[in-house]
Amino acid sequence: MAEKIVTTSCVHDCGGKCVLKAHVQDGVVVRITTDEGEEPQLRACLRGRAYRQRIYHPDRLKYPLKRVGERGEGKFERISWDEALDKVAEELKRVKESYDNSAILDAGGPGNMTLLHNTAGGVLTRFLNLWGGCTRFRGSMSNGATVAASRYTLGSIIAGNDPEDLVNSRLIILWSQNAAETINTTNTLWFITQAKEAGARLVGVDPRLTETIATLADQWIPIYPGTDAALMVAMAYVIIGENFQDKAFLDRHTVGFDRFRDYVLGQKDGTAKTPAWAEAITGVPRTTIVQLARDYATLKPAALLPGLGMQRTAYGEQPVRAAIALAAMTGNIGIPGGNPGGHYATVPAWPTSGGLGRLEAGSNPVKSTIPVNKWADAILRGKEGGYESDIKLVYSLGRNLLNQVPTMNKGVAALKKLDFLVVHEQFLTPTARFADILLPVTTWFERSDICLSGKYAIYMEQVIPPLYGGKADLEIFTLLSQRLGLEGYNDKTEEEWLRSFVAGTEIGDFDEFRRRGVHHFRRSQPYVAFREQIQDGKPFNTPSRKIEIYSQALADLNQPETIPAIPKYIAPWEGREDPLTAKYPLSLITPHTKQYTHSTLTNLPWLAELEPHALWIHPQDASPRGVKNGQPVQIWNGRGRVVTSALVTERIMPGVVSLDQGRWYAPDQEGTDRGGSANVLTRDEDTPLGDGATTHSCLVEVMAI
Ligand SMILES: Nc1nc2c(c(=O)[nH]1)N[C@H]1C(S)=C(S)[C@@H](COP(=O)(O)OP(=O)(O)OC[C@H]3O[C@@H](n4cnc5c(=O)[nH]c(N)nc54)[C@H](O)[C@@H]3O)O[C@H]1N2
Ligand SMILES: Nc1nc2c(c(=O)[nH]1)N[C@H]1C(S)=C(S)[C@@H](COP(=O)(O)OP(=O)(O)OC[C@H]3O[C@@H](n4cnc5c(=O)[nH]c(N)nc54)[C@H](O)[C@@H]3O)O[C@H]1N2
Ligand SMILES: [Mo]
Repeated sequence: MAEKIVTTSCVHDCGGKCVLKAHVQDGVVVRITTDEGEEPQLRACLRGRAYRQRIYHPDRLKYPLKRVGERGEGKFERISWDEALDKVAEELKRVKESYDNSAILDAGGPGNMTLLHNTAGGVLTRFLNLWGGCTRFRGSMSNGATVAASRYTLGSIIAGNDPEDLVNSRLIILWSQNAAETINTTNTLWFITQAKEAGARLVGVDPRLTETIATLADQWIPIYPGTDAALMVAMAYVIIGENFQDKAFLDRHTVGFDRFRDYVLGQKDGTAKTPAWAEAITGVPRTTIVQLARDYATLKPAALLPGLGMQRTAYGEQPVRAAIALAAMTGNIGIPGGNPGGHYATVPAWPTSGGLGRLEAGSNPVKSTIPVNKWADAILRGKEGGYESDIKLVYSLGRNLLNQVPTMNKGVAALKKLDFLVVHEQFLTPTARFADILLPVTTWFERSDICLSGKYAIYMEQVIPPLYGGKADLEIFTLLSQRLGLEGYNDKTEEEWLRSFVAGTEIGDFDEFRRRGVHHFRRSQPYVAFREQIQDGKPFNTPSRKIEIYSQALADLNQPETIPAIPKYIAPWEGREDPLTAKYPLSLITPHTKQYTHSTLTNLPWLAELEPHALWIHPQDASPRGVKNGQPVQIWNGRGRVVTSALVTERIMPGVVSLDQGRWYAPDQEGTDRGGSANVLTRDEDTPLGDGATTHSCLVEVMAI
């Protein structure tokens, strides 16, 4: 039969969503290509292009399973859909009646980020809200600190210019921002490249010489994890000392600069935050600090482009607040080519794309929340331990809860303690191994949907029929709703839903959109965050109506040691100043990688072939430990032990080691993880203000084995 080409997208949570063109022959996907139209293309990377191996992976879950062994042992028995759904319905009823709805935890996650079959705040959340509500997560593993810092300082979390606007920048500081690998809106890298071609200077501040820095930057500034605020504060010292600050901007648009200046100059605490002061903390030479500050103050407009790596640290709000202060001091907010330094969220910046409908979740009658980074501790200690709920039943989908959240050994204990764990999955992930009932779900290739990708909407046509008898999450909840007598969960066919989402939007004709596959929401000019505030005098959405370098609201929290009212450097626990370095002298960071999207895709041989999973370690740290390139190493601290191989490389600074996050936990008899899973080692502490992850404040020791 002739080959048919079907357009879909790639909708795991990598921050971008690109065009996939599936070539189908006799009902089988034989090849995947991508956008080859006008530039900028929504061009899929190697992960989407390798997706065929995921659809037809021999390990795809094929039928509903019931646990027969111990929790986590991975022993299951095949059961029918009816038996599985009856059991889930029965447990939902039992827990609701014996306790209350707050004993149920919504552990939905971002496995599938679309408008209909959305696993984060969509299919499951709608169902549990109808069921009387449940406990939800608060905070974030992604951007908890950034979101809180941006809200308090700028009054908004939509605090980034359109990536397209980067071509207007004369200087781009990639501050813990690795756009070549960690996608944040498809094509950010493309626009950075355009900026470079137009003559912009590029500087990367990162403990690693990332692929972005290696290929594009003029300068790499290695920095110790968790010390970025010190570097920023010292830049402020230079800018003030050389009188580069934009006084008119500060007077008109900010409050509290004088208090920040007093801190920077050491007026009250007696410590001037000089480049020499920061050199000792950050590892960045003072001359480099002076130069960076001068560049940032004089090469206008300049975009300090923050990634999220720097804020997954003990006091992660501080570098974000300090970055905003720097952007304000240099007048780089609200102008083309600048960037506010806060949350680099641009996707909601196109209101019309948000105008599309989606599967509404409804509202949750239960108000209890638990911090996501401490989910295991919350289950283990419950209300007695100061949390808001005693969790008995976890409903997990689109998420690899155990693997992806810090402190795995607590996670294992928490999953063992539950009354009931139900998981919808495509694979037997480390979390799924603990399920009491495990339900096989389809991939997006096996259903239709729509996704938003920055300024684009993509129609995702069903490519192949559902495989192995799997069902979509939406269908599973429809069946459960029937069993539980819940009305109103799903009254439409897939196509009716999708038609209703598009109706009345600028996309216009549904069938035409479906045929074309992609809709571009065109704008006359790229979005510039806070343009109206700066250019037209619209107030900021903060209590003072200005950018709050000093925040009275933060002062009122009365926790100056951890949540100061002005941005400050606070020495992180498990940083270089922590006495624990005597035992665990190396700082571990666990970044995202081009090979995988979190723990999704880590089981694809094509992607694994690209680079062996390895611990990056500098030769100066490797040699005294007898660690040789390519040889196995053990990494450990008080929380756990991981075995992987070593990559001895000068692409990481001395004193810091790096292990890509996402690999599946695979403990041996002794409990040592042979899978290379980062969160065996990380600490389940939150940032003080935003309940953000602190995975990059983590001390370890390494030895050759
Ligand atoms: N390919 C791919 N893309 C993704 C994802 C994925 O899994 N795979 N995940 C998506 C999601 S959900 C998110 S939240 C984002 C995450 O995006 P980010 O958090 O920005 O990505 P990371 O790779 O964790 O961190 C970025 C860089 O920060 C550096 N870094 C770590 N700690 C520090 C520090 O203390 N200071 C400084 N200056 N640098 C530091 C790391 O070396 C890394 O190069 O990525 C999104 N994009
Ligand atoms: N150490 C360390 N840990 C980290 C990070 C870090 O930087 N360092 N980053 C953190 C960040 S930013 C994030 S966002 C999290 C991400 O971590 P998670 O939210 O756990 O995301 P994934 O690991 O991608 O797991 C998604 C799961 O959804 C499944 N799935 C895919 N599609 C569907 C579907 O349609 N239905 C159902 N039911 N399931 C589906 C996939 O098979 C996969 O197992 O990880 C965090 N963990
Ligand atoms: Mo994330």
